[in-house]
Amino acid sequence: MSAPDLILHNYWRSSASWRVSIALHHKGLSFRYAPVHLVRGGGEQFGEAFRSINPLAQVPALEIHEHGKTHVLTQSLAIMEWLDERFPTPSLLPAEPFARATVRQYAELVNAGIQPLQNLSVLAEVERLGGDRVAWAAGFIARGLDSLETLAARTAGTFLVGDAVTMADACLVPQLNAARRNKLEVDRWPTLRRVEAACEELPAFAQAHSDAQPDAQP
Ligand SMILES: N[C@@H](CCC(=O)N[C@@H](CS)C(=O)NCC(=O)O)C(=O)O
Repeated sequence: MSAPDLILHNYWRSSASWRVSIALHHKGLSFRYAPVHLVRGGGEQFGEAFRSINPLAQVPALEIHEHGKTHVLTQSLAIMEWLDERFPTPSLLPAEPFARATVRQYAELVNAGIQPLQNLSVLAEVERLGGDRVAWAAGFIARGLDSLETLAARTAGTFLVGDAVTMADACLVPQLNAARRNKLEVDRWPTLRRVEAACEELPAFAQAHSDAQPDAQP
């Protein structure tokens, strides 16, 4: 089966896009990178061109060109699930059902329980209402990662769930980066830090790192 032509619409600092980038690199897939600047000029995500790709005006979006057809997937977890079904090796989910559900539980903890509360539009609204955006984001990130630390201490091997990289690890690494950007001291999460260090040894994680993206700014 020939590989589809893949285009990842991304912003270098987007933690949700970073997850998909880890998954693509982990599976050794080549893809084109289409930068979407989330800040410049009020945000390219709100322009007509990008809204025709994702009406929700968020990255990531993965364009898939195959057999003369184009599909667009958004939502990083749905994209990673599709990648795992379409390109099963190496898998990003364990085989055992309870372990699979645990990986999805951790991915959702980050995806639904933390990241939406630190999203750019939400922080802009917090500021508009007179709040402190860093204090707001840091509070929710700390609460979520404290809980992930407790859970992961029971399931982690080299990685968050056992000894193979999963979608949960692809969610963890960008989230810890966001924690640092929001002035949190990450050593309070020793299990998460240990797993992050193991991930950082892997080429896929180095290639997907925000600072290594073509649109990264110093
Ligand atoms: N649940 C979505 C979250 C997507 C999301 O929030 N993306 C952020 C960047 S990490 C975004 O595009 N924000 C633009 C904005 O807030 O205007 C996913 O996992 O793909």
